[in-house]
Amino acid sequence: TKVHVGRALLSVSDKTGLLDLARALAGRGVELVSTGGTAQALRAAGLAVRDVSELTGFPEMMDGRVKTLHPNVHGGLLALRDDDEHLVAMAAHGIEPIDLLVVNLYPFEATVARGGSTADCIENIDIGGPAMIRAAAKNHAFVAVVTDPCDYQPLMDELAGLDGSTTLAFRQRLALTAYSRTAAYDASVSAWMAGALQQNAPRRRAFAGKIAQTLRYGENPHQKAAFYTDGSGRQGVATAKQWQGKELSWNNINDTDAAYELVAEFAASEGPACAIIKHANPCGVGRGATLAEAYGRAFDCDRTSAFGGIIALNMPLDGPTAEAISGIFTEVVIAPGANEDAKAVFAAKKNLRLLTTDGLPDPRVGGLSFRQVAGGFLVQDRDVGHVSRGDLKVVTKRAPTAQELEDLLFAWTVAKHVKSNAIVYAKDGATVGIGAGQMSRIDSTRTAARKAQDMAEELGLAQVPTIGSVVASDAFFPFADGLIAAAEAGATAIIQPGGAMRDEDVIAAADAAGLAMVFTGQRHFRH
Ligand code: 93A
Repeated sequence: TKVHVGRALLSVSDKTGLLDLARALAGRGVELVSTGGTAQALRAAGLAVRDVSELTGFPEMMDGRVKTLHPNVHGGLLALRDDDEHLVAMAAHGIEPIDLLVVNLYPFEATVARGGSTADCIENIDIGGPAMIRAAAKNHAFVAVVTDPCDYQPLMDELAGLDGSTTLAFRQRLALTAYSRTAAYDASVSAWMAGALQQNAPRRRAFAGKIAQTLRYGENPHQKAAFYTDGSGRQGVATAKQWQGKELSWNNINDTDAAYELVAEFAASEGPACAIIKHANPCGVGRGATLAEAYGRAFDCDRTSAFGGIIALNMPLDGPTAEAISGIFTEVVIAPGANEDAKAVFAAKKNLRLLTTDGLPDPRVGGLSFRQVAGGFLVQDRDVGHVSRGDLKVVTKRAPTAQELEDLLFAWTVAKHVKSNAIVYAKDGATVGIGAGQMSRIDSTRTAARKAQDMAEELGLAQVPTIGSVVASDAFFPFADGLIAAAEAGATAIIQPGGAMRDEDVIAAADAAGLAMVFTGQRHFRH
């Protein structure tokens, strides 16, 4: 099962590590065959190389669209070395065996990510590369295929340890990597086409990702885990630069994503906002005149849960905000930038991870979300639902005041990012009580109010902050009880989708309690 490498075909777009590998191969007497740019790079470094056009008897043509698509290449990769008929065919047609294929593909994902034109993206769809990779991987009984520069060193070690040969186990591992790569590559083309054609429906699409990071463990230490990127280039934890702190964990990535997607709902042009996340749910969201104030107001919603939380900001982090955040232990801070003052403040906090991106994730840009179930995946559009003032329908005798209306929309936006059943109490642009993930709506309503009460005691407030607050409910109140509980906690206005069988009872209860209530006509379940 050991196969000696006599001839290698090298065709790479990313030339990282190419010369070291090629020198090592040449040093072992391996014949090098290459396509245009790769051959040029090798020759420039003084290495002897055969042009693939000599092997095929055809020039590379059509802007390189056709360079390796030829039986002399594919026969050399696919021939079974222990099959007489294959050997006869090789001899009859002058096909030479290729024992090692080193290919990395045209940078399609990078072209999409940098906003390349349609023509640019199309030109960067590699055809010959994936064809060779799949051929070599199919024939891994005899051929080694390397698709990632990270595997160059292991390959050189393998050859060094086995006097120029590779083992079957090694080739199998490479073949697995190879098929994962071509699948992810085609999935990113599929995703790009779906986006370009505005056919971003959760059908006709292939899904795959590219491994970005092996994680230390998953949600729990006994679970293995990894982080894959989808090639969409969407701003967020996947594109973030980490300035300091330990490697991100599975839970960090999950919570950072939740925090950033939530805070991005508040455009920087509408003023500073901050979201603090624990266990994928917000434990406080605040707006303020300054970023530090927004943080302080988010923090005051639930100081207990905010310990060890994840903080997302909708503007670049500044010194005063970094100072304020430094008051307690925080796992991660993510923002669209951070100034030098802020970085200097955090430098003393070795365990805090600071992440910055070039911009906020766009809450209106579609895409898909996934959930795994036994035997399959559930796929749906991302929830990009959004309501503005004009969409709201006042259903009570009293209409909300201007301040109530503003807080209602704020609470509604937060509720979209709280696990169902979601109940959010808010006042003056900050949450004051959040009830998440309860199986009954009344429980979420009561939990949120009780947490607000706990906080009032802890902060020594004269009044529980739910008094004079507004309430958002991610789905309709099926009965009047939840609404009555909210009124008892001191809420003065409600926002909810409406559409329950007993809407009339719920509206009557609201009127009886003097509440203002608006219907959105849109639901935001999140499970
Ligand atoms: O345009 S292609 O799809 N047609 C081909 O026949 C072909 N063969 C290799 N692209 C093709 N390649 C790709 O060229 C490889 O996958 C690699 O990414 C690139 C290397 O080209 P060069 O050596 O000219 O830089």
